[in-house]
Amino acid sequence: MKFIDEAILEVIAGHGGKGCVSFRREKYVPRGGPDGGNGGRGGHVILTATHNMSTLMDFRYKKELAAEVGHKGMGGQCEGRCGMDLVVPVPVGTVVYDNETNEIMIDFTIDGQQGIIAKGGRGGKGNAFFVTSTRQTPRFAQAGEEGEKKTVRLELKLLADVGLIGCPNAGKSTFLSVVSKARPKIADYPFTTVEPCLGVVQYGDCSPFVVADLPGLIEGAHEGRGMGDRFLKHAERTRIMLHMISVSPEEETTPLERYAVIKKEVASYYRAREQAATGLGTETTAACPREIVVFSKIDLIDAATLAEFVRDFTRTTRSEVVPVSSATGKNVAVLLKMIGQALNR
Ligand SMILES: Nc1nc2c(ncn2[C@@H]2O[C@H](COP(=O)(O)OP(=O)(O)OP(=O)(O)O)[C@@H](O)[C@H]2O)c(=O)[nH]1
Ligand SMILES: [Mg+2]
Repeated sequence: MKFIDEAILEVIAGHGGKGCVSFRREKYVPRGGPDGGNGGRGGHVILTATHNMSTLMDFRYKKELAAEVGHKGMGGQCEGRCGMDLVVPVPVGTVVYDNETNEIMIDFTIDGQQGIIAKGGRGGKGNAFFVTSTRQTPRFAQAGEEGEKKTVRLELKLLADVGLIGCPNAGKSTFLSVVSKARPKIADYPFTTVEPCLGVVQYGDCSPFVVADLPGLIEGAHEGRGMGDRFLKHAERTRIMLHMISVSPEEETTPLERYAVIKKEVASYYRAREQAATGLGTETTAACPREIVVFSKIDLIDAATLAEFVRDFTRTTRSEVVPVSSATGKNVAVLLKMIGQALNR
């Protein structure tokens, strides 16, 4: 099943109903006067957040959301009925953008949150409204206003607790397949993972947490190289970025060099997000999540080489690194415990 995390929709709110031109005509009431009622408001298009949906799959074929038009006003000063609002559920975590301006319209973060994305047009005034002392028989009424019409983009950020990042072939998908029931595609060529995959990890007495396996990053990803860096948006709302670095002898650069490449790409991504947010005057995005660095595939090298890599890494970066092997399971439990504790804190 393809994971759909973006949808572009045309939203059309209802046109306001026409105002009515009418005159009171009754026996024994000569010159009853204008009594045309106002038209009803057009329906709004409203989105509502729900925990019962987890993808934007529903919008794969539903490309247009249109609300009902307002009803016409009637004689006897009767106001037309409002068009029915169209209320459409979206998963919690959906962010709605105006597709033309790229401005954030609504950020759905809680269950039940609602927001109008297109306002229904106002109903036209009926002729009764236009009566003045000098114009006692207006023979006109307003047409209703048009409903708002726009193109919106929905983006769903996976609500994972942990995002797996790193170079292609680092062993990210393999790790997810070992610690959860998820079965992502695994292969010994780069860019095996082309879209995010989620897995739920249940370890010991820690509360279960969700891990997102993301496509690999390469130098220049922020300029669109490889799979690009747009997948980092899924890591944005995670609480931990698990940065995986393969120590396989097949690698052509040192673990430290590969670490630096990814750090640079992540930094570029956050800088671009920040600039976009400031440019629009919206609130800046959340800070980069906490990072846990992992050396993977340690079964492929000897203990002395590994010790050297770890020493170089910790000395230079002054951060901790956890050496693991998904093949033998070495240190996998230690790492999960560490993640569980970091999330519970
Ligand atoms: N020996 C050994 N091989 C591993 C280990 N983890 C992963 N591999 C192998 O490394 C290759 C790449 O693994 P993937 O899990 O697909 O790597 P990835 O990081 O998801 O790669 P992309 O999706 O392309 O970014 C596969 O051939 C795996 O079998 C490990 O701990 N030990
Ligand atoms: Mg993969």
